[in-house]
Amino acid sequence: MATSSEWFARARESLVGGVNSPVRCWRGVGGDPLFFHRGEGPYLYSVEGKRYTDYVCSWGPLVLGHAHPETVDAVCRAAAASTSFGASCPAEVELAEEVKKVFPSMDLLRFVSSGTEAVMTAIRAARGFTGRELILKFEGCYHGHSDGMLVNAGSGALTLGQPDSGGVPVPVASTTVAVPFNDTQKVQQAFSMFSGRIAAVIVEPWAGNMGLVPPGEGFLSFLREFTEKNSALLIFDEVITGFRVPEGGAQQRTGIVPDLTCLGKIIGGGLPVGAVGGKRKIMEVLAPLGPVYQAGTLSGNPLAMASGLATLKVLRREGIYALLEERALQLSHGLEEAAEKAGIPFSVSRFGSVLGFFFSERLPTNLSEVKNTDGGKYPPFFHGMADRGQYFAPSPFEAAFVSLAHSREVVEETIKAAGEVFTSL
Ligand code: HOZ
Repeated sequence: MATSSEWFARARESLVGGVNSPVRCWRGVGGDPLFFHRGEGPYLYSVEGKRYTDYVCSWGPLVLGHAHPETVDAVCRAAAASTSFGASCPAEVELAEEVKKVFPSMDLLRFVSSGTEAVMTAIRAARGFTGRELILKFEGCYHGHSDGMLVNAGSGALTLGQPDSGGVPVPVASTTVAVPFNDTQKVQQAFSMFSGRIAAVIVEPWAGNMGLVPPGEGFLSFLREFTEKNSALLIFDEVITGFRVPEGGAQQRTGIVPDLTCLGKIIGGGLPVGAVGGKRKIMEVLAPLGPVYQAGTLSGNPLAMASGLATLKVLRREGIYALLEERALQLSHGLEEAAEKAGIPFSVSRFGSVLGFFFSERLPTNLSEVKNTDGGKYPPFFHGMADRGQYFAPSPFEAAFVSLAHSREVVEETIKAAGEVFTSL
């Protein structure tokens, strides 16, 4: 088989930049990206046949690891009964019911095909419901690539130095107000500057696209009370955090109930699924019940629903989250200790089995603090780990994910490799 570099050269002839999603071109770390042809459990196999322990896990969806037998079986059975109906099917009802069991804030849901679409739908619903136009978001948070959300965006937009994307009309960008994460004063100022015009505040409760930045004490409850007081909606983007802790997501962990929630990733078990859900009276503005239009040929796709159902079924088993948490803690403590031994300032944030790494003594609280960490150390860390068969995100602004397939021994190997890499930095 050709090498990854050969595949990348060939890819550049027919795919823009050789990729279908910009972070994958490795501009954040340099070098040619790896091409993978197979995944199994905690491992990915490159086209060269080298094995990597995978801490990207498809950017979150693969909480059970690669090719989990129950997911594979469910998808195969669904595929044999047709890959798409373009009509209603029982699996979409069943998946909606499963999601509602762990997200009681959702009276009604709408399935879409990605987190981006979920956010687009949530925002349109919020505008339709409130009759207001502006959306307040936080710098460095990433809510997919719809026009209005590419203002001060995180993830790939940040990695490529394009937090404010070209191609977004100024009038559209100006419907977004961006303020620093964890800054309650700036939120208050924005609401008084745009009095009566802000439809919703959208937030990743644990900001997972500038590394993983936790909310400060009282930040989320402030947002809940303040939006309510100002008749604006609160939207939680739980595309990353959803189903990463036993009770569902950040809203159950914190007890703060948003008006709308966006989900993606895990609910599709690796197939393209997103969902938006929330209070009945808000969700009912969507067509066919209300005047806000939204649709999708592949929404509620039977393969994606089957994959999501199989994944959630495994997650409901006793002890699963305790295992995930234990493994994530092992990795987080192990990396911190290894860095300390090597005298490298390094801190790890964690939400369930999602982790964020920062080359700094203490965790940052917003985007400008993230930018002030020693991000220059990330590329040599990334490559040193990859040389040792450990695959992390090819950008310092992305989170790391631990799956059920990552055993104690697998994580031990990773920590040992990290010890060598930190020493070499
Ligand atoms: N925006 C994704 C990470 N937060 C990257 C998607 C991808 O490249 O697959």
